[in-house]
Amino acid sequence: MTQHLVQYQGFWVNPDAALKNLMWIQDHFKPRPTDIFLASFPKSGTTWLKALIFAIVNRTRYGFADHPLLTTGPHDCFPFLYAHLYEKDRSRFDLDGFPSPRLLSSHIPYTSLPNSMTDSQSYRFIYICRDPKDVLVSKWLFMNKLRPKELAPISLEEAFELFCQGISHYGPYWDHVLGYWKANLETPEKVLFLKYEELKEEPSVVVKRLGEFLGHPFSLEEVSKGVVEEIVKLCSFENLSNLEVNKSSVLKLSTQIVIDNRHFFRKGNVGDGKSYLTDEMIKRINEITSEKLFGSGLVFGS
Ligand code: PAP
Repeated sequence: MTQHLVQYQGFWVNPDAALKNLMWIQDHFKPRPTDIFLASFPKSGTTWLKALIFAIVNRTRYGFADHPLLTTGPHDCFPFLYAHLYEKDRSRFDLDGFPSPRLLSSHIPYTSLPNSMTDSQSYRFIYICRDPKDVLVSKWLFMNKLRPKELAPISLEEAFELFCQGISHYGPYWDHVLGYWKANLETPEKVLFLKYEELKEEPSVVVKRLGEFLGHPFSLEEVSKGVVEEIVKLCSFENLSNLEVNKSSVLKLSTQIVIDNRHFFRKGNVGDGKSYLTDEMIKRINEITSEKLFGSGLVFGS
């Protein structure tokens, strides 16, 4: 492995931060039966789903004209479970002080979560996955924007190798997806499994499914008044990416990592990964995906 790639891995994988997050959850996090957890492999649609779930759960509290999502980024409305670990002002993320239902997200694999979270039937997990080719390219471009100035950009070839070898903050993409997929098959009332691609294709259908899953089904009156469409519009890529808050504010993810919110919005398209990857790369990633997901019932397009 080249010297550059070794250096890059420290940043790309950042095992200390991932371990710190995981250990805090295992040792200190006290789940509440009403908690709603959003889980994902990074770059799979987290930001979008945060906005949608926040809007669905709070739809009777806020009007669409002065909705909090118009002035607060999705990651601040729906924080990462471990966000407070990196906050100087801990009171901003005092999880014990959050009103119920708490909306909390994490990239931690299902199999690494503590039993206190996975054993109980009370919690709700919503998992979003996305075609690995789009995840890889989205992540590669994102990480290059975030990289420390002293580190040269990582090439697509290098990023591809790391991805195929399963080297990332939260382990191999395929294990991550399969962990939540199996949990969904075993306990569908507890774990909802969504695909970015189906959300793009039929956002209103997925929003209604989310409402039902979360115990807040849309009434006929709400449907006829167009509430579902309002939520879809509010959380659309076009709307969110053009809001001042998402163009100019920052998200503090760790002591070293402060991210411009605009980096969470790039293109928001399905299949964009293929316009960057070579035919051989596409072939290899499709083969790994077929092999890893074989027999699971989960499939992605080619
Ligand atoms: P994260 O895991 O770092 O939070 P995440 O939000 O999961 O990132 O993924 C970012 C991707 O979602 C970007 O994809 P792209 O690079 O292929 O463009 C981003 O553009 C896309 N995205 C963000 N918000 C939306 C949205 N409202 N609708 C559709 N796609 C979105």
